[in-house]
Amino acid sequence: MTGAHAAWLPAAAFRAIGSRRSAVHGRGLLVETVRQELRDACARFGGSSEADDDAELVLTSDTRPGSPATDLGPEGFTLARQDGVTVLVAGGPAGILYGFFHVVRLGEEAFGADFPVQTHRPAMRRRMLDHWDNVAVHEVMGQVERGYSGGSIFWSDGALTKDLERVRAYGRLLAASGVNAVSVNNVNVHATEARLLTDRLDDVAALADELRPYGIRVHLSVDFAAPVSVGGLRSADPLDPAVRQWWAGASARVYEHIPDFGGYVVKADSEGQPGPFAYGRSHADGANMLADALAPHDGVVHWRAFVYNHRQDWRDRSTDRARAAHDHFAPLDGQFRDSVIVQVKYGPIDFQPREPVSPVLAAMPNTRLAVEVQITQEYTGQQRHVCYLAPLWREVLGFRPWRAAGAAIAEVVAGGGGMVGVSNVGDDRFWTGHPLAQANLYAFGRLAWNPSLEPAAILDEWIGLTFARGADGVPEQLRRTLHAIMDDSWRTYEDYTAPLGVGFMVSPANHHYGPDIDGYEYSAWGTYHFADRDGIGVDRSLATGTGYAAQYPRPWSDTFESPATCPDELLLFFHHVPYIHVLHSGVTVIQHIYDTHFSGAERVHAMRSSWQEIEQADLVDGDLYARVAERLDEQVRSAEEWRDQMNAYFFRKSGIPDAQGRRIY
Ligand code: GCV
Repeated sequence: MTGAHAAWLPAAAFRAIGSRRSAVHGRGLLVETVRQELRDACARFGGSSEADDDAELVLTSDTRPGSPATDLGPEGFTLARQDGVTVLVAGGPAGILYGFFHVVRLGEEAFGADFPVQTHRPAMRRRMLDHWDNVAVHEVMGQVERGYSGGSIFWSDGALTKDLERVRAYGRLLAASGVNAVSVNNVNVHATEARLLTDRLDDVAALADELRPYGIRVHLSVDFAAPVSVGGLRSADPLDPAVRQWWAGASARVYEHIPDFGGYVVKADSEGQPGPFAYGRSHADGANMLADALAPHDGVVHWRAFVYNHRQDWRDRSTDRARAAHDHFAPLDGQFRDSVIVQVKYGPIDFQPREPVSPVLAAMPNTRLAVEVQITQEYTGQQRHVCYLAPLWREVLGFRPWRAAGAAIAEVVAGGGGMVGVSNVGDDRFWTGHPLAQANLYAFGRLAWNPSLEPAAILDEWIGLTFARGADGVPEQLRRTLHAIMDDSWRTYEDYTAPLGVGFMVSPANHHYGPDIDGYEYSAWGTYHFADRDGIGVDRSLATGTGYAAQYPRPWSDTFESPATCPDELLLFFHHVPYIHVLHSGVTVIQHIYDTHFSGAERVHAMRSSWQEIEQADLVDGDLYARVAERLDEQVRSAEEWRDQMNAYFFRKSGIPDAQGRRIY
């Protein structure tokens, strides 16, 4: 493997384990993985991994019916000090694997005399990454759609990657963050990729072989029209017996190659992808057909709810894109098979830096739901900007659609489809283009495992592992600097880009990067944000707008319905208001725009300056320093561009000067 960065598993992170005597009990592939991990760590730090009698660390599983460990499920474990020994008891082999990486995270702490008993089990059984990787380089989207980390780690030049060692290293990193499923190709399934399901199963099986030792199951995105595009049939109608038979046969062959195959991911009737609408069938018909084909093999269907009419022109309320997923899917609640997971983007539009939580997640109590987030930073700086996304995801997971009376989103998805993230990884040496974007990948896994973790604590954990040096951990100045740069970076990004939830002020050209305030238009009705000389924002109220606000249960529907109660950060998503509308924060909308754009850009300057002090103190590897420095230069440039364009645009539109008299270009 060509010098890939160790990310959150540098050698130094294994010092506490590798310098001790340990023993692992149990059998099976995942236990063997842990055994090998221990051997490697001990070889480096002088410990012993086969210390049966005098071990300081024992990892074992207890699968006897009724034991406390089995109550934790196959992935859970308890960790305790017993007579001077740190003992991990897991509910199964996977629990040993996750427990092992937990001990790595804890380091010396796990061996302290006063270490308290800890119990861990994943809140979500399904913790999945979707790769939007094309096998062949696509003429418009390149090899990885919305990829900002080089080429694919799975595919290269139309073939399986030659660097399978890197795939295994990826699986190892993912297991150490808690991820247990990966889909290896783009949800936009082009011709070459459609054949993964039929002609190229050996390639998919090779990937599964690399990921399996780390407890990761492989999934495929499939072309809904595969019976036609690769099967030679004349129809892909989900109720046609020949079509159903074709899928049953294709699925059986997949399992012959990959017995633990996870299942299919489907983007249907969306952005040009085929789907059941072409045959007058519903999404439930389509998803259930695939579920039936997978049923004998215990596979699942991740059916995406990202369905909208992108030719909307706003002439009537039904064309509000925000309404689309709920309009299509809520009426189908209860009609999907148990092995269908309806996969819902966290917001109603498309991974904008600020959106309300999708009401679909509150509208389908009889359906297994997964929440989908975008780790790859399509609309959040494309891994050129530092934008630590855990605070955004934490807000989504903690949102209570029924207020205190009901569950949070994390609980809604926990028992069903869990959490899915669009991966930000490529063949880049730092995995994620921007080295600090590794934190997003790590935080995704950690939140899917435990949605109540605090983003700042996850960040510190990531810093502590990734930048560990020698026996002393992370130098304090580096720790403080990284924390300060990253912790609030999502809100900083929000501040210098589109304000108050209005969304889509990026360039609509294929790249979606940089400001283009009027770029997104509705054919007949002007710009997406509806800014004119008097005001800005989209009226999605029930009384006078698109009615989207009414898709929420009460009392949220009431809260969003009125500008008087709508939270500031979402005001322009839900309402069209005058520039002089006073926010709950006490400033007017126009002044908020000026203030946040000045302060956001200033904070990016401060981020860059504090990083430069790191170089003077020589605290990180030179390549990593340089990569981050180069990206921070671009972030400063881009934040200033956003600031200047936004402020100038809204000054010209509104005619209202900045109350503080700052110069607006
Ligand atoms: C994979 C957005 C992106 C598309 C992406 C789509 C999706 O529209 O711009 O590149 O397609 O979301 O989530 O399917």
